[in-house]
Amino acid sequence: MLVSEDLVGSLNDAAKAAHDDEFGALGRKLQRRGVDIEAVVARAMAWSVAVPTWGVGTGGTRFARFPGRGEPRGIHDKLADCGVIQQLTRGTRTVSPHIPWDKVSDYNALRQEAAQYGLGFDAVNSNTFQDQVDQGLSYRYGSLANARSDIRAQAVAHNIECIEIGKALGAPALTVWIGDGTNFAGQQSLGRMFENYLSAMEEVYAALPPSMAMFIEHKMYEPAFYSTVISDWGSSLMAAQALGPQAKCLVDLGHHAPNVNIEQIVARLVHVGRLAGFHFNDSKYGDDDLDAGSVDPFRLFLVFNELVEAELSGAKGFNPSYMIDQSHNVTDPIESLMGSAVEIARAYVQASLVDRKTLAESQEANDVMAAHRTLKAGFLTDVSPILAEARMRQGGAYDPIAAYRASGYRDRVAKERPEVKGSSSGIV
Ligand code: LRH
Ligand code: MN
Repeated sequence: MLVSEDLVGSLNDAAKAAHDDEFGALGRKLQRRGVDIEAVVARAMAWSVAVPTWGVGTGGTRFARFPGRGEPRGIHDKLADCGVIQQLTRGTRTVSPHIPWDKVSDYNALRQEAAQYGLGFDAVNSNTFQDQVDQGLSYRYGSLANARSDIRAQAVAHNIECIEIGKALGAPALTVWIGDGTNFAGQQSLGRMFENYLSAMEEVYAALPPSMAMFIEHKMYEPAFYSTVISDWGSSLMAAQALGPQAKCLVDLGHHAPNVNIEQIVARLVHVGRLAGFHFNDSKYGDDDLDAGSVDPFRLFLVFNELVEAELSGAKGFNPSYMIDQSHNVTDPIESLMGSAVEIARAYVQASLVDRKTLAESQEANDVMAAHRTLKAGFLTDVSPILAEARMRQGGAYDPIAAYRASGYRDRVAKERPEVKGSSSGIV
């Protein structure tokens, strides 16, 4: 274990009396609503969200990145940090890798290394939005949608390599996000760029084994600022339907204009059985990659309301991947990721408490206020005792961030890992 189990145990013991009192009170409250708290704890224990390997290093913007203490040097340090997050939250059993940032020579060994921390792998992310030192052709003017077929071919080859890596890691999918687009009207044909993208993705799709899906991630803008090839869920869905049944649409919460009704996009993708999953984060303006639930927890709850509705109604092909995608510019990434994992689990449990029978009846009756209040009652329920109980029953921490701070893990790795001086720029 990366953090002393005795320490976690003693901190949990210290919190036990207060926790048991609050857990008991919530149990009685839910019982009055006809809800068995044990059934909800079981759902919370089964819940898990994937951690992005690139999220455990300090993030940055185009202006600057201010490295913290004990920055992970590579995938091996990143897996250890993800191991701490899983040990204390018991709700982040998988990690989502990014290639080539996490490239190694032996992926079977990497799979075993992750397993020793109780970790598996979720979707593998390809990267044709940066040029690598050993790369022949530049992606400056795009990758899978580039006007030049040789550059598209290079990007196809990279994605097929990621599929092979995914097979070795036992990953359920390849995530393809491309920054391709234009900064000037006329710079490229908007129609031809999409056609180029589709023909290139057909080659990638053809390389998928039956066990892997393809997740298409849309984004409104950035790094392109006039047009983006896969800019919205409509373009993503058109591409997925053109490619085949293994292609689905990934929703990164930060990839929409402010105030876009993302929960309705989720409902639409559920309707057609093409919801790949999520990159959870929060934002106020653009793709801010802030901690999930830190700006608009009600919106996160509303997204989960659609997900729980789909799950409980047995929606066709409903099997989304839940992943975090954040950039931690001013906090300890491990603390932010643990905090976000808890807030995402919170939204899932709150949405699980919604009285769906009463909600449907109120909607049938067009009793607007009753419907809204029934939905909101889930959000207004403080489910913290259920989340803590679910963590502790699995050996996790009553308060993951407090336990992490008490463990001195950051001080320890700061001694082992060389200090990163100066500030570079960019997301990682
Ligand atoms: C693009 C994105 C994508 C990742 C990258 C790190 O903004 O959300 O999912 O590849 O961030
Ligand atoms: Mn993303």
